[in-house]
Amino acid sequence: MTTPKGLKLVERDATGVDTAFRADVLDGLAEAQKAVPARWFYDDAGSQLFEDITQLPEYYPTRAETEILRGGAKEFAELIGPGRAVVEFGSGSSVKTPLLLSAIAPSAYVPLDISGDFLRAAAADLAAKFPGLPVWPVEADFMRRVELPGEVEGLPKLGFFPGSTIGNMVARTATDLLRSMRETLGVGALLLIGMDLIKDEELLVAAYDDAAGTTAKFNLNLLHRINRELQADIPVAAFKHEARWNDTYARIEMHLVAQEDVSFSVSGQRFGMTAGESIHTENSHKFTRRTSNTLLAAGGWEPRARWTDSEERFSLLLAEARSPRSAP
Ligand code: AVI
Repeated sequence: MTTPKGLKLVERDATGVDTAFRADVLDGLAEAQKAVPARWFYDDAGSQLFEDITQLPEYYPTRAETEILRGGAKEFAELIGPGRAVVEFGSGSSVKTPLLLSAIAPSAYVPLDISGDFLRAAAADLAAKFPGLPVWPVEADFMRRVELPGEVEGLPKLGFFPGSTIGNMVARTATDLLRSMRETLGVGALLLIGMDLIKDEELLVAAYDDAAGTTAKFNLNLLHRINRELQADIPVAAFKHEARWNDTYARIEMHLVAQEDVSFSVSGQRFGMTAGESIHTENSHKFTRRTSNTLLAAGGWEPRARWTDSEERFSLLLAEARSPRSAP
């Protein structure tokens, strides 16, 4: 078994504060519509809560995508072929990643994630399941081009970005990410990417506001994280989780709504909110076949194949990094 090896790239100041986290929170809270980027949900507690969300009866995306991965094994093997280094953007799920790896016989697995402890645990778990497969975890912010381990340099690549995480970005950021992925993986690489589909509003809102309150905990954990890591005193109990459908942008939005007037400080800066005002914490865009193809093309990826689950709730797309000259 190859020992997983991490590469630490997150920047911290002398007191151990993640400087990018602090900048995003301070900038976001200073906006007229307060907002914090969704990527900061995923500390260890947030990553665990997200795992819990994937098991909820209302949260269909994980089950739907897993169904596609189970059913598509033969076609993945044909279209992707063996011997690729699978580069997963995110530390991987214990169910989905093994399904893909078993289907295509890869020659290495490189999980990329910003949450280091979770990454190392997921990588060790995977290495135990696939004893002959070299696993090279990289702790990195994959929104930018990532330097892959030298060990996979000469190998053909398959990017894997399941879960419709691309939907958590606005179009411009999603396009930037797809371009970064293309730079990370190189021309000729393949990308297997999940994109959730537009459906009935009631089903969508329920998936992001479950009866057990797990998504509410996930959303509120962001405030706990800010309090813990950024010397803040946000009165978390004064905030309520809310999921809204935004039809203009075809997305679910998550907000933390102040239930009363509040004031608090974060890293020495004071902020105030009136009752009803919200912090916008997440967008989860939903797609059609055409909008997903257009997004991929904008990021430099040529759509090659597409699968949906039996209820057409979720899609998985295979795309190829085209050469810069191939567009007319
Ligand atoms: C990670 N991402 C694709 C999830 C989603 O569905 O947008 C995050 C999530 N937020 C609330 N529930 C799940």
